Amino acid sequence: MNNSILEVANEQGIARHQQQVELAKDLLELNDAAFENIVGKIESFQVAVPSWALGTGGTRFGRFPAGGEPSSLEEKIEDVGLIHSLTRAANSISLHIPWDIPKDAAAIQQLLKKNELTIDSVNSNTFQDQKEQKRSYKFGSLCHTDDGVRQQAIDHNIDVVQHGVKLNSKVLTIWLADGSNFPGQHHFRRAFARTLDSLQKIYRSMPADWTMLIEYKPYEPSFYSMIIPDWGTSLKLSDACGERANVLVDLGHHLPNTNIEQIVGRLLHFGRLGGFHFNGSQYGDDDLTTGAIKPYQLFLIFHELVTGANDSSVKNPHVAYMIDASHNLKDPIEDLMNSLENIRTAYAKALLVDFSALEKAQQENDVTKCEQILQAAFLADVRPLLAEARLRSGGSLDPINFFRTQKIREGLISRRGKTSIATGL
Ligand code: LRH
Ligand code: MN
Repeated sequence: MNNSILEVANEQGIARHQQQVELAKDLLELNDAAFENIVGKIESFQVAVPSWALGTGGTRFGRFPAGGEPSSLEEKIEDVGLIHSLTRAANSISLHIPWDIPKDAAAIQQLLKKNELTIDSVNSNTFQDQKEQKRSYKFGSLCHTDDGVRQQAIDHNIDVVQHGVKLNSKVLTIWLADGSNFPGQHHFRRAFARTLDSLQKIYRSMPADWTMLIEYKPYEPSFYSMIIPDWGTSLKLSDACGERANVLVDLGHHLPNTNIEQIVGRLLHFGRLGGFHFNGSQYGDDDLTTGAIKPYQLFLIFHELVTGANDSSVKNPHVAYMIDASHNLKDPIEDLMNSLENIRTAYAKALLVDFSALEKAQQENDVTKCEQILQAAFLADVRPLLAEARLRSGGSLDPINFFRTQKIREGLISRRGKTSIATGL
């Protein structure tokens, strides 16, 4: 990003921004130290962008390309670099193999460095059959009844780790579309035991400083059962693999009305919360903009994370924050910047909770007081704090407005064409 254009654009909004900051300090009763503390924490809060969400994935019924989509890993890194240069909130990318195989790891490393990015997690894919593949995953992969199919899937995961090693990643994310479509199709206990055995083989093959994230999901359309349907199953599999295996919480992977913030609290209690795939959903795994539909739930999830982080009795490893989304109607880059804003907003609001007053009210079972304390933080306008964090780290005061006024999508279309298609969702 040409920083001088960014500075000129920020200049136009700086006076108004400073007014809003002073007003926010006043309204939120933040003295300078408290303000600095929160803005500092917002600045360092980074979320990984998925390499598979830079195009318009479409639904099973139709796809409506945005134009100028990245059609190579190099162009995807360029787009995430742009998102990071404006938001300063996305300093890493999650890769999906084989959708984004890095052909020349050294060249990719160079490009990542130029865009101030690193590779966060590498994701395996045993939910699609690749052209050159010998055995099909039609009836599953790590759970398959055939040794050969399971070994093929294990080898793929080991191969994915090798790609990650070349790019300094240290996290393998596994999501399985393994399951059954009809009662009787699976022997539940044996299918689980085969999956566990396969995961343990992958775990033992990982370098000693790598982490495995096991992602659960209750259903896919047409499924009667999934091998890893819920957090409990993912937790037990993590336990059985080893201390470097943890649970990945994809917000869209819950049945309606599931109390996800309580699941986060539980996983923090057990010290096995490995990471998040942030997205928004109304009904199913809609992969929409994070916080677009349930902002209070997102705030409550961050409330669990912040109270957990402030509690020395919680022994939880590093939590990987990633977005996992797909786009149909919104511009993919705008949608991802929207999600980053909503995620940092939920975090900033959670930092504003008056914890000592809340603990006192909880101790006294003053239910109304407890709710009032949480909602006071949730109803706070933290936008000036987020803008200040972006400004201080060299970003844009208003990323989406800058993206539009600079006609960046139009520029991408003129360079890449209207019909370029991105691999992934
Ligand atoms: C499955 C999932 C998983 C990915 C895929 C792209 O629904 O959430 O994280 O591998 O989306
Ligand atoms: Mn996911």
